[in-house]
Amino acid sequence: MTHNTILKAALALTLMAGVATGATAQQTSISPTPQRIAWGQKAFDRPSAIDIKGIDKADRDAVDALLSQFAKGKGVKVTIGQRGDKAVRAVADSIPGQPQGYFLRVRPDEVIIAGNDPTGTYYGVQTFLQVASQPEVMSVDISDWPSTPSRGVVEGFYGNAWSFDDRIDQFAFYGRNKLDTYIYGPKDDPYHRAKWRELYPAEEAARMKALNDEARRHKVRFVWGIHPAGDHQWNDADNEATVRKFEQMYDLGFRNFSIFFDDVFGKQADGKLHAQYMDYVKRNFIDRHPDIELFIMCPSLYNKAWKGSFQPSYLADISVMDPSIEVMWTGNSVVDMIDVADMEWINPQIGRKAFIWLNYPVTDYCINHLLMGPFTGNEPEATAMVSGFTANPMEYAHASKLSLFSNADFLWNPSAYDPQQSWLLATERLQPGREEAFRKFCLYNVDLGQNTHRLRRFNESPELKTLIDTYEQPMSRAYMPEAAEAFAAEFGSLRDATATLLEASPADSMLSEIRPWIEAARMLGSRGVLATEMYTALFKADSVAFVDRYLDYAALTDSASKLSSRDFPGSVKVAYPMVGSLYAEPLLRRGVSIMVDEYRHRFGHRSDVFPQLALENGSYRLRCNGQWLGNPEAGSTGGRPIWQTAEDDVNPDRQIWRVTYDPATGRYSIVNAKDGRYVNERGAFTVSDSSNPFDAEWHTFVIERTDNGFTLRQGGNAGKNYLVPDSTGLAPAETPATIEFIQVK
Ligand code: LOG
Repeated sequence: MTHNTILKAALALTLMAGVATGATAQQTSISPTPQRIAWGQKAFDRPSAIDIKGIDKADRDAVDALLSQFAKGKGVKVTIGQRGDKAVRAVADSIPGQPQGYFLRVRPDEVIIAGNDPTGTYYGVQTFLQVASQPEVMSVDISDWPSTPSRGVVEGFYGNAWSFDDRIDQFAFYGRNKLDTYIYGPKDDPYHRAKWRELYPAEEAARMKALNDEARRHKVRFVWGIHPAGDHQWNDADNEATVRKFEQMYDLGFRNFSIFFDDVFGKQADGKLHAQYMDYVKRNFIDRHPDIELFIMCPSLYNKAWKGSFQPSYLADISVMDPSIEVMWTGNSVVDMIDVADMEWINPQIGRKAFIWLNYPVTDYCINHLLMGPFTGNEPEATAMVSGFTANPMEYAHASKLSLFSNADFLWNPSAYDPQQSWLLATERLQPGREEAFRKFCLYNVDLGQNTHRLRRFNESPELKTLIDTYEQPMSRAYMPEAAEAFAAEFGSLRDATATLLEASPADSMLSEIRPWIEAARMLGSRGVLATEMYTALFKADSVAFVDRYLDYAALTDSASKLSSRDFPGSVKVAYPMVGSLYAEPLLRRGVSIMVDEYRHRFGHRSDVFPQLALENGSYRLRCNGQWLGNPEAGSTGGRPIWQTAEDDVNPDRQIWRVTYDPATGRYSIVNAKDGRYVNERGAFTVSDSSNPFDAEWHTFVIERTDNGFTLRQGGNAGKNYLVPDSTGLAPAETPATIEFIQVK
């Protein structure tokens, strides 16, 4: 349909409706945003039954989707069909010609859903279901198609893979949101990577088949993938093993395939061998099955930043592969949003449009965080330069939908995409009736914290950020009741919102999946309220109230530090939820430590309840088994502190460590007195200040007293392992070991 015809249709609708003032109350937000839409007046009340025409010819999945919501019977007349079908001949000129396109017309006397192809018909139904979700269904003409091909998800993260039920539920969600591609690459499925040569045993195979069948029902292409790159021998036996495995999957019904070579280096990352192998599989498997659609490779060099770590010819070597093979790409770096410049760089080198693997909202490299903020940062124009665009999600399948919803919206119609609007709508669709509470929670789960991939999001808890900017400085100088009130209101609303979510969580898959984060957020809200009460008590010189609130605050802080996620048999990773880590948590740590200091100076009442530092700030020599911890390579980059039998007489500073308490985290940093390098979470020195600058969330330790010394334990993002002396120096371990700290006068 041309722009002109849709305008005419819009005009007709408006005329039909009279002037459309005040008639828009029931217009519903449709996501993904349609390409062309013209609303009219009310058409009819939401029907319970529909009188459906065209059912024999129309796409089965589309009809099923329709009948899953409406009974068949006397009611609104709904005509459904595909270009060429008699039923929809009258609107043939209005059906867009793009793949997956559809035309939808809702009028008082009839509804027409006409697809350009089967998927188009199915998507037309999905849009109709949204239009008809209101008590009063509005007249509308929609002409729609996707701007981006192959939109969806690559389940490609390390850690706990999604469950069978998670995936089944995802496919329905993809169908509703017009995502048509799911690439299967969970690093920890043995039959995908470690045991890639082995066929799935019968039971597993049956489950894979059930997944693929379900994906098809929602017009999702399930791209089954193998990750053989770790130990492929590049010989006939392994080539044949690949085809055998793919044939098994083909027999189960899979029609889309991929091969991954990511995260291997050295001789396994040979572009020529990869290309030959891909072409072998193309000739000996793909070409033998004309009904196979997608064949995708993820190269070893999959982002620009890694260019120097592979053979300079790697991209040229794979560019000679059969041109129908799609090549995945994560962008400028591993975790990066996609822009035109990224695409201009890669496409010519691989001789085709790259297929995007977006590493967002994946959290396998920052597992303590959830990413629940608006989906932003990808350039709309870049979508015209890709052959596909899939997002790598969090291991939390339900929570990932928040970002995937907006990703779907963005890809379908990039020029109309509004991150904030899309986020608002996503929260409403995912937690209907509780969206306000859910939004409050999400806003405290936006930033990733410092991380190896250096993606940050600074739009966390914007309301709180404004309060901090406005009040934090002045309120430390004088009592500002309005500041106390404002902070208490903000933290109180977080506390109440999360209480609502916790109450609903047993019956809601998403809320129960991320429950530990909701609990952490609730404790954060309560702690914030308590901290503002401490502030008021301090200024009113009410020492009893101050101590009471402080004890509650400290108890909650302690409980929050004990929260963990994913405690089920077979879980490969545990996370320690971090919420509000960008602004809220640091604010509370700062504020409470300042207030406690102040209290101690002014009051005596029960000052024993405040924590005594396990260790005073100062310079120490560290001793274990008669050896001293030293930094013999002082001034270099990298390396580790090591244990030395002899005392360093030449440069005593190399065996002296400045130990400093960080009130913001409640942990200590350990820095060498000679060259100022800090001990990091692995017990090593920083590699370089630019790639791994000191960050208290990673590089501070819990120090606890034992009978004859102290123990060191990681905290924050680094996890909870102890650092214990071993032959390499200090190494992470689950059980503690005692180290003496001898203060240097
Ligand atoms: C892996 C991926 C992982 C992601 C984020 C690709 C192509 N491969 O650095 O499995 O989930 O980064 O940690 C990756 O991105 N390697």
